Amino acid sequence: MRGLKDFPIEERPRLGEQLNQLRRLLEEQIEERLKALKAEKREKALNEERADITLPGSRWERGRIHPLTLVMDEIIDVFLGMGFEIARGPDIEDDYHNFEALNMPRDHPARDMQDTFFVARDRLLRTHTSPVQIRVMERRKPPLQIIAPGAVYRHDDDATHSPMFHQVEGFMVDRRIAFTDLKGVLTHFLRQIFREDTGVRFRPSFFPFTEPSAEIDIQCLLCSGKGSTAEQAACRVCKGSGWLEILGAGMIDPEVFRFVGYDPEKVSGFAFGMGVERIAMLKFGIEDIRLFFQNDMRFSRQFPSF
Ligand code: FA5
Repeated sequence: MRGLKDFPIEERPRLGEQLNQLRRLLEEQIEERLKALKAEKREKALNEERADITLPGSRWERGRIHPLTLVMDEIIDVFLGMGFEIARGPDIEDDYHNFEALNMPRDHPARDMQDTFFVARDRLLRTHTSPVQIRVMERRKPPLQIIAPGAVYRHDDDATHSPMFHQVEGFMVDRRIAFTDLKGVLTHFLRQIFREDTGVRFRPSFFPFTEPSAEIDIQCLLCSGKGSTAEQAACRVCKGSGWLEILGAGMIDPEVFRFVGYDPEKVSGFAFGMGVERIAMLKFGIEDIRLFFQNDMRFSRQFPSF
């Protein structure tokens, strides 16, 4: 085609026409040949490559509910059964809700109990679920009967302390709520979660946002409170004391009520907070908290499926 210009001008139309015909013919033949080659290849593949339907299939690993979710659901169920409702708050909190309104002013040594991840000057990863108490009470009036489950964060990291872990907060506020109500609710809860005959002990303690405060222990699940087992003089789970510390609680401090605009002369209430990992570790006999977060299927497979 490119050489057409070398021919005399009067011959070019005829030659051009012939060349075009030739090109069309070639194109058609190439197309046909390609089709034939493809068909041949397919035919060959169909004859030679067979699917072996007797080979075993590849199995999908069946998912499981994480042991912490199992325990969290169980905890929530017991409280729903007692008429509590669920509330949630943000994982990134402000200083006011996480500390200040819970009676932990700036520069107060009580803040040292919770080593904190600050993400900005006034913003932090909440160190406990207690700020949800404040958020709910700011919005609503008593009577309140609430639990607040969720993730919390502290600058901790060892076999029993994780930088991210879970708590379930609970509180009840109304007229004439007394320490006996707290005792009744928590004793019932612990006997549902552990054993019906579990011994429960309330020990004086301190939290800035409750007064009086208590630490609650259950009788050791391994040695049943004896402090020793047939194998060991000092039980390895309770270190010989016979008791296991399980949650913190108390009567809501009047100062906290003032922060949310309640009159402490008119209302009273209790609050408690527990670590979900700790309960799961005791329930399942797990000795290292890090196992929960390593996503090793050999660990997960050991828990009941749904
Ligand atoms: C509190 O966080 C209080 N807000 C609880 C409370 C609520 C008291 C309402 C009174 C009224 P404490 O710092 O003790 O308390 O933590 C509660 C539980 O969280 C502990 O008993 C423990 O089981 C768990 N916990 C604390 N730090 C860690 C951690 N780094 N990893 C795993 N669990 C932890």
